[in-house]
Amino acid sequence: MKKEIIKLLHTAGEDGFVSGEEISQKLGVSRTAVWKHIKALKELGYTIKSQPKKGYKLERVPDFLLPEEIELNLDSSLFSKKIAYFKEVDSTNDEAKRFASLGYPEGTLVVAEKQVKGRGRRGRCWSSPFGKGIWCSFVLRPDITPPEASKLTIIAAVSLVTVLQKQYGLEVKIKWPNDVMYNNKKLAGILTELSADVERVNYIVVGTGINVNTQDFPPEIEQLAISLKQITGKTYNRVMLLCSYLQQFEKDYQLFVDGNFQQIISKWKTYSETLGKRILVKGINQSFEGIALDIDADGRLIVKKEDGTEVRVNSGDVSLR
Ligand code: BTX
Repeated sequence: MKKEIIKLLHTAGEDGFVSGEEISQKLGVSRTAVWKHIKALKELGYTIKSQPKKGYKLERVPDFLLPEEIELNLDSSLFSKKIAYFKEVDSTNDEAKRFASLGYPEGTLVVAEKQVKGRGRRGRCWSSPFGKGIWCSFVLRPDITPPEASKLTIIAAVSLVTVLQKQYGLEVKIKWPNDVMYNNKKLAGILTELSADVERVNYIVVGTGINVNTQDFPPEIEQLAISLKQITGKTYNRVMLLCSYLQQFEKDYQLFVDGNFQQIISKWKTYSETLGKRILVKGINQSFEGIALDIDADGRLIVKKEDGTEVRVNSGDVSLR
């Protein structure tokens, strides 16, 4: 109901007012119910002016990733089922995993204003200050084997870079496998986690952290991290960016489900800052240097080592030399 009221307020006439009578008639609820919903919207942070005889006027939408705003701006069948919103959460990936293990469907989305235990890979921390970024995770249930799960990281990175390049005009690049970079600094990261038995994946959670309006990073990462605001000096509408990313992901994910992952790989190659470069690969047990030659059909990085042998890397950290 709140969403419908916001929609009506957004489409108000010239003076911006919609009468309580009109809302109650259009939505088939009492005037008292309308008043209660308006009160609840104000509590969520919407600035709504009430004027006798005129009705209600929406003056300001809060700068929060509210499900009502996401639903209003999102044209998606994948992400239309469940949006869980938190002002503060440990990690959106952990929440999404909880929903997934309770049986929530593919497309279940978790968003938060702040994460207190935001995670990167291998237990590293992901700085996630309140109201400054997009910290989100979604549940997927593709019919794939566990080794294929890393493809979802590649899809998400390609989707995000597509949006940032095409709609936001930013020269961002992908550093294999999960970093979205601008000028050698990390703008966004993707953490894909899965639950599986030996042969099949039960569910996958794709978590994305995007530094949007962050002004200052903690000292330990200020040389490594960057935000959209630091790049252009502008403040961005996080709901709009999130919706664009989710819509692009839905399209790219559909390509994958339809067996066209190769198209994603082709895009990845054009967005890559890794290919052709001398790199250091740090795996869990070993590190080596080499030239990043290509990415194979499964999304593995093909590296030519100093001794001339070629290896295919499934996971690890890559840094440019
Ligand atoms: P990663 O392991 O590749 O990167 C983590 C490293 O990045 C950290 O060790 C630190 O050096 C640096 N770092 C930490 N915070 C930031 C930041 N805000 N911006 C840039 N660099 C940073 C990357 O892992 C994957 C991150 C995924 C984060 C999302 S947020 C929503 C979801 N929930 C969750 O807990 N994680 C994911």
